Amino acid sequence: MAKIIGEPTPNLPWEDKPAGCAEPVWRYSRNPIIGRHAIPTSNSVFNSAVVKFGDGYAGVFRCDSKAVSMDIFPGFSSDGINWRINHEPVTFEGDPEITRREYRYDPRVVKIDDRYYIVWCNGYHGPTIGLGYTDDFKTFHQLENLLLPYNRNGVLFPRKINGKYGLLSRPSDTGHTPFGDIFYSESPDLTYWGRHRFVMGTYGGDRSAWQSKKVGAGPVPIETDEGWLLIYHGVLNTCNGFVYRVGCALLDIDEPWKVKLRSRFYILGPEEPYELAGDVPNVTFPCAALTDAATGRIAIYYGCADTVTGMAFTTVDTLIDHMTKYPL
Ligand code: BMA
Repeated sequence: MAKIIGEPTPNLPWEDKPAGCAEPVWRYSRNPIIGRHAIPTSNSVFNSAVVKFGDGYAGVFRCDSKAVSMDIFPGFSSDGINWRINHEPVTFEGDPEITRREYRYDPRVVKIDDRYYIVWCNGYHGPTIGLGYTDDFKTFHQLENLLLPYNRNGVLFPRKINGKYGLLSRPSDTGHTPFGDIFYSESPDLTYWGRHRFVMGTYGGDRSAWQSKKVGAGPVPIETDEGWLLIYHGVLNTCNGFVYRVGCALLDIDEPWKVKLRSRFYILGPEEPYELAGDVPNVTFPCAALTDAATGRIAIYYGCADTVTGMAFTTVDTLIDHMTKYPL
């Protein structure tokens, strides 16, 4: 039995696997949990991140407006399912050169020590990785962009590794990037990043075609006694455009650029109407996971068709068994 290393979360949002379900990940029965018009100005609410906060949960939500401009908004929940999203986006304090907003999307949130760090795709002469922090989800401070343009899907590890902060990212281009591999970088201070290491890339041929075009990190990696459990997205290019599915991998605990296990089969993909149809059809895009170390349960939050937000469940053992049974 693999163990999640972390805190117990007795109030983790959860549903048992439905009888007869053979899949490693199962959807919340009342998906989507957040609709596209969750706030008065929103066109869509998706690709969003949540964490435990106080007695409940807080999050940073990607809401594209009815002007279809992309920004991130704070939100709060007592149960992780029903969310109140602020009607105004996050405003950051900091150096005006850096806080000047072009666009912000696809946030990830991680608690490191006692502080909540937000990482997102930040427009700065092209997409790069923005970084900010908050202690209360009311006041937000922005730090230096983590990397040069062009980069997306930045995700911080929840603790220092060998005394350094760890980051996964995916170098990209100015457009809808037709390539994408995951790299690891480390930093002593969250400002200066280096020792960039290749973690994993696309998989050619048809052995695992769902991840043949690009891959990118999803939620904050989950620490287990067998390694870092990484949930990620993989993309297939079809005659009808990109299809985004979800997979998982197990990374070495001290050298996270070393992949110990990786799934050949996707663990979640567009199947339900709200995943198949929306502003961008055929997208399941995970950006957050809550865990309960006492039971090994995992609740995944994912964007559906770039329009609404869904939730799905699994356990650490289920994913590790799945990767072991169907390795890449
Ligand atoms: C990626 C990002 C995501 C989006 C996905 C599918 O490049 O822009 O925000 O969910 O495309 O459109």
